[in-house]
Amino acid sequence: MDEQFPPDGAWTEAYIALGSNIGDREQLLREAILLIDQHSAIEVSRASGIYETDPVGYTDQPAFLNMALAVRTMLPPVELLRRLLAFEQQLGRVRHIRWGPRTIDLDLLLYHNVRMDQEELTLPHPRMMERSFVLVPLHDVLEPGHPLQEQVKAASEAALRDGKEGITLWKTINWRSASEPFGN
Ligand code: X6L
Ligand code: MG
Ligand code: MG
Repeated sequence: MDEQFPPDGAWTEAYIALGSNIGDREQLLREAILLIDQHSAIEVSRASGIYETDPVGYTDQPAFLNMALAVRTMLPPVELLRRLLAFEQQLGRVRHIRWGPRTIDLDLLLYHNVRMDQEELTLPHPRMMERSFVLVPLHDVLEPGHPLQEQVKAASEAALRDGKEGITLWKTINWRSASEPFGN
C-alpha cells in the first residue's frame, strides 16, 4: 500500500510526535517544526501545546518536552519516515542508550488510514495508545471526527486528570511567528 499511496500530487494527512530532553528543548522543537514545514512535500497544518512530561521507559534522564503535529504530505509513508529520521540527524541526534536522552525524536504516528507492518515502519505507531505523552498532545491536533478521536480524548483526559504520569501543559506556541512575523 505504501509505495503507490498517495496518488501523484495528492496530499494526505499524517500525525507526528515530537520529543526533546537535551539542550534547548523548546528551540529544538521549533527548529524541527520549521524543517518539516519547509520541505516542499510536507506542510504543517496544526501544532499542539508543548507539554513537559516525566521520562518513561528509561527513567534516569531529564524531563521531556513533547508535542504533536498534524501535517499534510505528498510523500508516501516510508519516505516521510526517512525524511523525519534525516531531520533528527540534522538536529544533532546521536543514538547512545536505547530509550535514552535525545535532542529530538520525530515519530510517525498515523498516516491517513494506512495500516502496515514492515521492518522499517509499522502504522499506526504500535505503542502510541499506551503513551500518555503521545496521546495528550495528539488530542490537541487530531481532526474532529477522526476514527481514534474518542479513544484519544478519553485517554488524554484521564492522564491529565489523575496527573500520575507527570504531564503538564508547559507552553503554547505560535510556531509561525518565528519565521513569518506577520502571519498567524
Ligand atoms: C515498560 C517498558 C514500560 C518500557 C514502558 C515506554 C519504553 C516508552 C520506551 C516502556 C517504554 C518508551 C520519551 C520518553 C522515551 C518521550 C517521555 C519510549 C521511548 N521517549 N518519555 N521515553 N517522552 N516522557 O518522548 O517512548 S524512550
Ligand atoms: Mg519516541
Ligand atoms: Mg523515534
